[in-house]
Amino acid sequence: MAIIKARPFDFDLDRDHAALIIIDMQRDFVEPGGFGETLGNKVALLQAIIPATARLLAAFRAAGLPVIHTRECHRPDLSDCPPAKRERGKPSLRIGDPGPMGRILISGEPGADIIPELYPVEGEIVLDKPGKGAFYATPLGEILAERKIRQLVFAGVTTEVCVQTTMREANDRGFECLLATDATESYFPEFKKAAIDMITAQGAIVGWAASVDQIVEALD
Ligand code: TIU
Repeated sequence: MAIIKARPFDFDLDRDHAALIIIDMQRDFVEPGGFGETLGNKVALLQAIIPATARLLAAFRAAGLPVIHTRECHRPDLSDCPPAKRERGKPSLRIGDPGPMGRILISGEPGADIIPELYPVEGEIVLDKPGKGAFYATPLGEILAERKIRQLVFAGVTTEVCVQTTMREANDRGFECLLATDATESYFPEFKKAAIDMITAQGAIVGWAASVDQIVEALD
């Protein structure tokens, strides 16, 4: 066990049963012309976390711990995209429409891929997910059970949407969840703060939160 100084209290990292899960660090959310921008967001805000996320990823790789990358995207025929999701609001482009990085949020298109700075290496798990949560309609639960993973360290975007949804799904399934606070970001800074507060309140009702430095130190 390695102790990580975390909110609201120390997190005992069990290296034999822990994995890093990086949520949706895709060009579609981080670069201009993708899904995030079509929804009216300033995507540059998210780019600030790339260096800290890369440090966290490097530390997990160096420690030989499992790494999971997720990508929110849909099949080219949109059969896994509910109309309620595609038709929501007034985006400048809808899921499946052609954009500057290929069709918006479609599997196999350049925009749906993970940004080069955090690109998966051989042996890492890459999971495509149609929902905000990474457990919904994916084999994530089975993959974690097979590998006897019981703790998940979370990074990625956006804090209050796909990261928090997946943390809540994981928490309900009995995983201990730790959020890396400077390796996650929202298009709305006040939502990031509120999400971290909600997660850690009431004695870690959803999970813990710690900085990348605190996590990396424990992995050394
Ligand atoms: N819009 C937004 O904040 N997020 C998403 O649509 N997906 C993820 O968080 N990955």
